[in-house]
Amino acid sequence: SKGYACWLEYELASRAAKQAAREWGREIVMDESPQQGPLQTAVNELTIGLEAIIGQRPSIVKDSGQHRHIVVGTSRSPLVALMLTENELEGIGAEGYRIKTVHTTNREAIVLAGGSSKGCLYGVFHLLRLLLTGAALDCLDITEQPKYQLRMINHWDNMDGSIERGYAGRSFLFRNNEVLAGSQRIRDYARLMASIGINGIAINNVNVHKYETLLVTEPYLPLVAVVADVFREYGIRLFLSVNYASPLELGETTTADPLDESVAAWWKTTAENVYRYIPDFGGFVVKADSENRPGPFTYGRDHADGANMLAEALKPYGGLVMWRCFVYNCHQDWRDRLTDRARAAYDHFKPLDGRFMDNVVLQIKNGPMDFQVLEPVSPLFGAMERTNQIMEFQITQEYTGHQIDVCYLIPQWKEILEFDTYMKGKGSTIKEIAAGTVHPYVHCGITAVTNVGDDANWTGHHLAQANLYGYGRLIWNPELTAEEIINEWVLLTFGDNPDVAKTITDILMTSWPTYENYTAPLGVGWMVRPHLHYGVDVDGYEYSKWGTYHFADHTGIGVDRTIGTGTGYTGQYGKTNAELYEGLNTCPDKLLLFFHHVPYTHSLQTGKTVIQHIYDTHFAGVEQVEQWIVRWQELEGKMDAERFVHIAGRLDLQLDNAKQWRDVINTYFYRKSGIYDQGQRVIYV
Ligand code: BDP
Repeated sequence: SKGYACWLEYELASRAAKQAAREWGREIVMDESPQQGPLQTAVNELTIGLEAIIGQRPSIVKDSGQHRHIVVGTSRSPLVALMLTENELEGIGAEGYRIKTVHTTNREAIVLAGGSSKGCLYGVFHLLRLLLTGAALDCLDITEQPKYQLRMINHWDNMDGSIERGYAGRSFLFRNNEVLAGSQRIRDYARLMASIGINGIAINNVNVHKYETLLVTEPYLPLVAVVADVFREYGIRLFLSVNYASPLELGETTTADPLDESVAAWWKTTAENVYRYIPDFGGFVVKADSENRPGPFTYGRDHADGANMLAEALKPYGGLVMWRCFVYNCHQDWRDRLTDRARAAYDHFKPLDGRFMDNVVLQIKNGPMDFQVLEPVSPLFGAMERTNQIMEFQITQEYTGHQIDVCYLIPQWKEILEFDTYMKGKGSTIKEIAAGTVHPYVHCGITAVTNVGDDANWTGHHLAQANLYGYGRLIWNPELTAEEIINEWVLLTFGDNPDVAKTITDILMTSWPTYENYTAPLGVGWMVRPHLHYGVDVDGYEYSKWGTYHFADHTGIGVDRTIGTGTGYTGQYGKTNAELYEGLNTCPDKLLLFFHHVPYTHSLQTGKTVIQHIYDTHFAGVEQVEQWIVRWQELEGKMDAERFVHIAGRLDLQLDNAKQWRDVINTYFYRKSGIYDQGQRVIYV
C-alpha cells in the first residue's frame, strides 16, 4: 500500500538518479568487517537503497575494480584514513560524518567517513538522499553533525493497543497487554527513525497504568529487550515511561515516598535488572503529580527529591531521568480562576534550580499551557541555569486537527527555536539553550510526542508524514528552512512531478496559519470540544476544572496575564520579553488574547478591531481550504490514485470542520458583542 515506505520510497528515483547510482554505486568498498550494530545496518541500508535504485545489488569489496565507487568506514578505518587527510577527519563527532568525493589519478570515490558506526548510518541515509535529490556527486564535500545530543521521540502507546492522542490507528508496539516484540513493523519503524537521525525512543505512554507499570519487571522485560535490540541496530536507545508509584502499586513497598529507603532500594534493584536485559537502556520518562498521576507531593516532598531518587538508581549505568514539568492544578474551581495555569511549571520548578542530579533532564512542553496551535514559548525553558532541560514538541496533532486537517508544524517549531529568551544576552535562543550552548547542560536536546500508529501509511493523513520527517530533520539541523524540508520530503515521498511538488508545498506552507485562522483567535487557545480536542466548542472548557479559560463576555475577551492588573505571568520572562508582553501596544497581535483582556473594539497593530479580525480570519480560513481543494483536484492523474483520493477525502473533512468553526465562532462573538461584520457577510446561523 502506498505510503508505507514514507520518504524511503526508492522506487520513485528519477532517471538521473538511477544513472548516477549506476555510475557510482556498483561497488561499496570497506575494510572494516562489522558483525552487527549500526555499521552493519549502514552497509545494509546502502545496499538496499542502491539495489532499489539501480535494479541490481551492489557488491561489497575490499578493493574496487570500478572507476567510480563508494568507500564507507568509520574514522578508524585504515582505508578511510588513506583517502582523507587527518585534517579532514578531525572534528567529526561520534554521530557526525563527512562525505567527500575524492579524485585520484584514475579513480573517483565518494568517501563516507563516520565519526563512529552511528555516524556511518546517518551518513548513508544522507548519501541516499543526495542521490535521490539529484545532487552533483563528483564534487561532494559535506560535514554534518547533529545540533542536539538527545533527539527523541515519545510514544503515548498503551499496552492494550490504544494510543493516547493517536490519530493513525492502533499501537504497533503493544496489543492485548503484550509487547509486539520481534515484529517486522517495529524494525521498519526503527529504520525510518534512524533515517531522520532519531537516537532515543520512549515506547509507552507517560500515563502509566497497571500493565505498563510491569514493563520494568521480569515478565515483560525480556520482551522489551527484544525491541531494544532492534533499536540498537539502528543507533536508537530505548526509554520507558514509568509509574512514579510503581513499588507501592505493585505491592512491594508500603509507600512511594522518595526519601523512604525501601522505595529507593526497590528502584535500585529494578534499574539493575533493566540494565541486565538492556545494557544501553536510555532511562525513565516520568509524569508525576500531573493530571491525577502519583508523585512526590503526596509525601510532602518536592520534585527534586522525586527525580533524584530515580536518578540515583540509574546513575551507575548512565541512565537518564526525563522528568516532565507538565505539573499544574487540574482541579480548579471558580475561586481558583486567578491562579493561572500558565504559571504552574515555572512556579513549581524554577525554585529548584541546582538541586537536580546531572542525569536528570527536565522535559518542558514548548508552551506554558498544552500544545495549542499558538502559545508563547515556555518561560521555564532556559530559566534554570543549573538544571538540564529538553524541550517537548507535539507531532501528533492533538489540538491541531487530528491528522484529519492538514497542519504542517515545522514553521511553528522553527518559530519556537528562534525565540530569544535574552537569558544571557541577545542570541540566547531556545535553539541554543536546547543545544547546551547557553547554559552548560550535561544532557539536553529535543523530544516530541509522535504521530504514528498501525495505519498502512503510519500517520493517518499522508501529508502528516511531513511533520514526522520534518521533526527529525529539524532537530538534526535547525538551520534548515521549512520549505527546504518540504522540498526534500516531497521529492522523496511523491517523486519529481513539479505540479505535485508545488501544490503540496503551497498547501503545507499555508496550513498552520490557516488552522489558526479558523480556530481560537489571537492566541487565546482552547474553544475545542472537551476531552476530544477536535472541532469547535466555544465554552466547552470555560466553566470546567482544567484552568483553560478565555473570559469572553459582552465587552471583551482574553486572559489578563500582566503584572500590572493580571496574573503576573509575564513576569516569568526575562526583562525584554516581560516588557514586550506586558505592554498592550507592544504585545504581538497574534498572542494578544493570551496576555491581555481587551474590548472587542480594541485596535490591533494591523489597524483592525479584534472583533473584525475574528470575523475576517474565520472567513479567510475556510476560503483557504476551499482553494486547496481546487488546487488538489488539478493533480488528478499526476500522482498515484491511492494517495490522491485519500488526501482529497481528508481535505473535504477539513473543509467541514473549518466551516463549523467559522460559523460557531463568528456567531458566538456576534452574539456576545452585538457588533456586525463590516463586510456584511452572514455571520450567524
Ligand atoms: C495533554 C493530553 C493528555 C496528556 C497530557 C500530557 O491531552 O492526553 O496525557 O497532555 O502531556 O495534552 O501528559
